[in-house]
Amino acid sequence: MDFTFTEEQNILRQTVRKFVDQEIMPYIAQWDRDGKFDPNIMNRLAELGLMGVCIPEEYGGAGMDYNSLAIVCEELERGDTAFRTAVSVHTGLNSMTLLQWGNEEQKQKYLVPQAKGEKVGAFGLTEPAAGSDVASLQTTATKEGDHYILSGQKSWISLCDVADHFIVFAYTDKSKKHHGISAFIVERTWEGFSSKGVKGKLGIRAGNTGELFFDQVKVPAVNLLGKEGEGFKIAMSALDNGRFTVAAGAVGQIMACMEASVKYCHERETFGKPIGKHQLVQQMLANMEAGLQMSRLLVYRAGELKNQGKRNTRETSLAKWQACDFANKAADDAVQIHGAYGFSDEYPVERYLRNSKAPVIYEGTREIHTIVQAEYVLGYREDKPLNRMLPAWEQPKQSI
Ligand code: COS
Repeated sequence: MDFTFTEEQNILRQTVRKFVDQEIMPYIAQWDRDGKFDPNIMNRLAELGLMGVCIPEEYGGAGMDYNSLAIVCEELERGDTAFRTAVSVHTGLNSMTLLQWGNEEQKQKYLVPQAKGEKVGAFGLTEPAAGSDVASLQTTATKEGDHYILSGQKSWISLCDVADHFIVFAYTDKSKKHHGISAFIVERTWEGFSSKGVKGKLGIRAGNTGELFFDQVKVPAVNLLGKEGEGFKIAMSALDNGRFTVAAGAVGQIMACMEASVKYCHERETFGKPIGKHQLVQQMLANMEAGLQMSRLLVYRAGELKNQGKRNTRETSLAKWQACDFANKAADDAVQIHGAYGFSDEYPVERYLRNSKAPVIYEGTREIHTIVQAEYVLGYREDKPLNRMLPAWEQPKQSI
């Protein structure tokens, strides 16, 4: 595998970095303090062509490969986890799922405007009593003629108050267990739909997260994604893409921790020398570097498998688990290196530490990924080729 970046990928990285440095860094501490998500950021991401990075050009995207999407996620999370989360949800969980499972009519109606950034997509899987245990969800969809009646509630949904379209999972036949779950495309403006952002989160305070409510929402039958009963598979394949973006973002979080720590190591002196000269501080930076490089390799390997249209559930799970754990540790060490100043929002590292916790929980907890990896090693779990991997003509191109 060759992980050399193309010229276009280098330009992409520089473009996102400049955007983050100029339009996020100066304001993020205040947005985070205010718990405010700035919806204009979505417009700016759209203007920069970042809302459909690896969606083929024929569906309004930039037609780049998966590792280009990883670059965008790395650079956005270097600014703040909230903005990488927005891309994870809009592109990784929603648009890529429409590309993989949607029919032509659904792609034209929902994917094209999302890839162009004219509309925002989100993903409704988690419920108050169904997180890791997806099949315990309670939302139902009952067929009545040419539509379904959707009732239930979703929680911890990123972009809940911002998105125009949601992919929502519900039971169409509870007796079939996970084979009775189906996926639907739901529009915000439909009667019976409402959303409510939550406050008081530990981190990602500059992001919009909350609940979705479906009070007998009438969903046209043509908005069923895939077939009835394919919802669990659709959710899992969506998570293969979402988790990839989370892992890539974690790389960006480690970069941010490293940058802040190196800067502080050169500025701050103790016992008559810069703190970077103390071996215990060096150990923390060396661990950060190891975590950064290992996470990157795991992410790009998963990205390359995706580029080749190969099943990558195992590799993506490993990348997500390890990169998020490394990022969480890097943020903890970054605070430690800053000493008491690290405990104050005068420096960004306390925000990194708070932000680094959610990715260890969402899109598969540390514990779920640990079990999944052990099951692969023991031979209890095996990935079969998926008959809904992208056909050759839909494969994202290798470069712009
Ligand atoms: N792509 C497509 N299909 C997949 C898949 C994937 N990545 N992973 C699993 N499937 C299919 C399997 O092939 C299987 O199909 P059949 O029943 O037809 O044989 C089915 O889905 C069930 O898969 P599996 O047996 O692996 O399911 P488990 O009950 O063992 O659950 C875990 C697996 C625990 C790994 C899963 O429930 C999980 O990932 N939970 C965490 C959910 C999560 O991340 N929630 C947070 C969401 S934040 S948006």
